[in-house]
Amino acid sequence: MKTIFSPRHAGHAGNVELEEGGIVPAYEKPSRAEIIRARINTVSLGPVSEPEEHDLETAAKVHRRDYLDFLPTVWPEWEQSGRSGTAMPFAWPTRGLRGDVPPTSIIAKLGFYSFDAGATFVKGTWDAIKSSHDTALTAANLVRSGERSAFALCRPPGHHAGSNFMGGYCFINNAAVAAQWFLDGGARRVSILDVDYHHGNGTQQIFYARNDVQVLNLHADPMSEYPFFLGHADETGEGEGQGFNHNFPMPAGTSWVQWAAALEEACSLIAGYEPDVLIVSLGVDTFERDPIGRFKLVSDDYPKIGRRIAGLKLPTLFVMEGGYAVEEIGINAVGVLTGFEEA
Ligand code: SP5
Ligand code: ZN
Repeated sequence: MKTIFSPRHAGHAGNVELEEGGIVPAYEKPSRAEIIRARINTVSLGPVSEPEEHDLETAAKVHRRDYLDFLPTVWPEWEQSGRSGTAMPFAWPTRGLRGDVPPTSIIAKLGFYSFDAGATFVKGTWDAIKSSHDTALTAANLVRSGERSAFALCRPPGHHAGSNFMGGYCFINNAAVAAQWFLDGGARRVSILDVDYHHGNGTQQIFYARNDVQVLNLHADPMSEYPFFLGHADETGEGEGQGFNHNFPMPAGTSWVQWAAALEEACSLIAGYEPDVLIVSLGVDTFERDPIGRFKLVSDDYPKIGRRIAGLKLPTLFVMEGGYAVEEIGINAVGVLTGFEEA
């Protein structure tokens, strides 16, 4: 399997995040991608190359143009306003406030275009976001031109980013842009299977009223786990999208048997949808020792995920999302890919 990877992710570094009453170094850090990159070499998964530049026209079909225009302005405006450190919001237009009036000050705009304080900027962040987007589209191109599969080693991740908001370490929804890219290239239907620990609220929101992209999410129950406010089982789509969104919330402590049963159900829904392409939003924060997840998957489970997905016999694009147990992230993420290839 070929991998696309950009060294430009590394400029998105040194960010901090809010956690449990304090400010800590961000869990989403450059070593995550570097360790996965190294593991690809170790197991000889296949060649690794850098992405080609892509414009944002496909992204503009799944994100609002004003939101895409905002992202590259964040760090320059943050600096020009005399601020330093990590750019992050502290106020949001929730119920009873005006979510329809874009403010002018950068600190207010950060809140306007986000749902949490988890999508933070430093100097190299926009360049990393753009390289992650390019990585997804370059890898999608491999599949579009006939490869059975490809791995987009994206960083930063994307599945929490919606049409006009960021959050949860995510800015541009790489998997969603790739899905749109496949459709524009002639695919009739695309399925997105999201196996990250956290519900992919952004992906769900983007495609909620559409029937050309089926979205399936296996994740921690939002009643108690981030992102808290989306991801329940009764969210099945709306309008033309009714019946094309599927959520499988699972309790803390979930291990392979229960998780695999949900994967099985998701796979039969995918088979019934008969997509032309499958996109896997690949998070490995389901791992037993993940510092921010509470599932109990073990390293030996990840190749089994890949094998089951391979059984769908679909052209498949893997897009990297979360996973914060840095020591094992390479073994686990690449384990899914080798399991897929061995099947
Ligand atoms: C892409 C992705 O996986 N984003 C996840 C964003 C999660 N942000 C909130 C994490 C809160 C974790 N708190 C757990 C405390 C355990 N010490
Ligand atoms: Zn996650």
